[in-house]
Amino acid sequence: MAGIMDTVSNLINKITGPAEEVPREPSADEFKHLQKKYTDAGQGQVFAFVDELETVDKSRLYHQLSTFDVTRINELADRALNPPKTEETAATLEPLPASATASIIDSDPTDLKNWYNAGLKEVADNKVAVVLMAGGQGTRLGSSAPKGCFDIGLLSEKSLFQLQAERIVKLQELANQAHGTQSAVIPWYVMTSGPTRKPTEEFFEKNKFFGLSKENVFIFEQGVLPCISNDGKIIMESKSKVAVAPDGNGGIYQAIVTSGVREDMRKRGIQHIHAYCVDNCLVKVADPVFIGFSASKKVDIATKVVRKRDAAESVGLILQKNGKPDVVEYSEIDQATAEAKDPKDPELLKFRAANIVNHYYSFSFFESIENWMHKLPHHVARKKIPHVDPESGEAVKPTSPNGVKLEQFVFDVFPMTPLEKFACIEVRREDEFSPLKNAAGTGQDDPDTSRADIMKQGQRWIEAAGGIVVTEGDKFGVEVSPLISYGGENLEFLQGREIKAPAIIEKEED
Ligand code: UD2
Repeated sequence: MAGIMDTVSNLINKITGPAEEVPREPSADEFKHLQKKYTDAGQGQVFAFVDELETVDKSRLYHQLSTFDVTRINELADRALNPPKTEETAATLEPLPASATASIIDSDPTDLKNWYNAGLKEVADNKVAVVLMAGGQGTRLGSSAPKGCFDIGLLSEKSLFQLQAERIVKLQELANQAHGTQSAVIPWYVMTSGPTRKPTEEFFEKNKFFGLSKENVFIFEQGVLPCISNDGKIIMESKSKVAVAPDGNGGIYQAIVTSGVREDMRKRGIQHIHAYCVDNCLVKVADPVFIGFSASKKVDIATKVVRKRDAAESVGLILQKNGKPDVVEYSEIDQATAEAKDPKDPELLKFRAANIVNHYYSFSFFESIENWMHKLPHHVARKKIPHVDPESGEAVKPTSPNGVKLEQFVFDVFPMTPLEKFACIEVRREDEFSPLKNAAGTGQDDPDTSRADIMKQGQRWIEAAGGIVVTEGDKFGVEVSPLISYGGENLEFLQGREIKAPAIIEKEED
C-alpha cells in the first residue's frame, strides 16, 4: 500500500511541483502585534488585502514580514529616496598610492614564483577557502538560469561553474604534488540568492559537484530587501507577498555570518579567503600567486584589478577617497572623473584601476564582520517593479521605474580597513578577466568574447610550451581543460606537437 501512496504523491508533486511547506499559523495576538508595528511605521498598506487571504497565505505574509525590521527599512528607504543634501566637501579622489599597489605585469619573476609557492603551501595546509558570489540574476545576459550554469559554447560545452570547479580540483592536486600531501582541500562556499538557489543546487547535484567532494561545497543564500515605491512605501508583489530583491553582492558579509559559513571556515582553520565573480570565465580560483602576495603583505583585504579598457567601461574604479581605499562604481561615477587623464601621461586615464570583483580577505578580518557590516551603505537602483495596485489590488506591470531596489556592494568594505592593511595588484586582462555580461552578438563581454578568450589563452599556453597551433581565419585557439593545466603549467608533453585549431586538450594523450 505504502508503495502506491508513494507513487501517488510523486505524481502529484510532478503535476503541482513540490508543495511549499505550510508555515505555522500565527496567533491573533502575534498577527495584531505585527500589524501594529507596520502601521505605526507608516507601512500598514502591506495588510491592505489581509481580510481576503486564505489562512495559509495570511501565515506566509506574517512570516515574510517578520523577517524584516520595518524601522530599518524606513531608514534605508528615506536615505535612498532623500539623500543627504549636506554640502559635504566633495570627496577627494586620488589613485591609490604606489605603496598600496603592485603589478603582476612588471613584478620580478622571483617574486611571482615565491608568491606562487607560498600560496600553494597555504592550499596544501588547508588554509585557503573560496567564496563565489553567484546571487546575481544575469538580466543583461537574457538567460533565466543562474549565470554559472551558462555554456559559453566551448568544444567541451562546460559551464562556468564546471570550469571553476575543475580549477579547484586541479589546484588541490598541484598542492598535493608540491607538498607530498594527499589531503589538500579548498572548501567552496557558493552564495546564491532567492531566484538562483534552487537551480544552482540542482545543477551541482546533477553534475555530481563536478568531481569535488560534496562535503566541501557549501551552497548558501544571501538576504533580500523589500522593494520600495518612489514615495517610500514597501511594494506588494501580490496581495500576500512583499516584492523583494537580493540585497546585493555586499550581502555576502551578513550571509557569511548568518548561514554558518564563517563558523565552518573557523572549524577548518581557514586563514585566507578568495571571493570572486561567477561570470568571469578566466578567473583563477584561489590563485596561489594572489594568496601568496596577500599573505606576504599581511593585509586584511587585497583586490585584483586590470587596466580599464576605456573611460566608458562598466567597471568600478579602485582609488583612494579621503585617504581611504575605496571603489567608485560605474553606475555612480561622474563623466569628468571617468575621463580624467593622468597628469604624468595624458595618454592614460587618471583612474584606470578597474575592479574585477576578485578579492582577498584574511580570516582574521572576517572575524570583525559584525563591527562594520551594518555600516555598509545601500545603493539605489531605480527599477520597474511589478506589483498590485494598493487601492484596487489589480496586478500592475509598470512601463517606467516605479520604485527602487536597495543593494549593498561587496567592495564598500574597503574603507573599513586602513590603507596599510590593503593591497591592490594589477593583472593581465587577457589572462584573468573576461566577464560575461551581455547576450550573444553584443560584441563585448558576451558568450563569444568569453569563448574566444579561453581559446586564445589555451593557444598561448601551448605555444609557450613549444607546441605548434595551426590556425586559419576564424579557426583559432585551443581549449585546455583545467584538469590538464590550471594556469598553463605542465604542458611540455605537447612540445613539438602540431595542433590544428580549433582544438581541445582534455587528456594528456590528446
Ligand atoms: C560588478 C562590479 C563592478 C565591476 C563589474 C565587472 C560590484 C558591486 N560591481 O558590476 O565594479 O567589477 O562587476 O564585471 O561588484 N551578485 C550576487 N548577489 C547580488 C548581486 C550580484 O552574488 O545580489 C554577484 C553576481 O552573481 C556576480 C557579481 O556579484 O558574480 C557581480 O554582480 P554583477 O555582474 O551584477 O555586477 P556588475 O557587472 O554590475
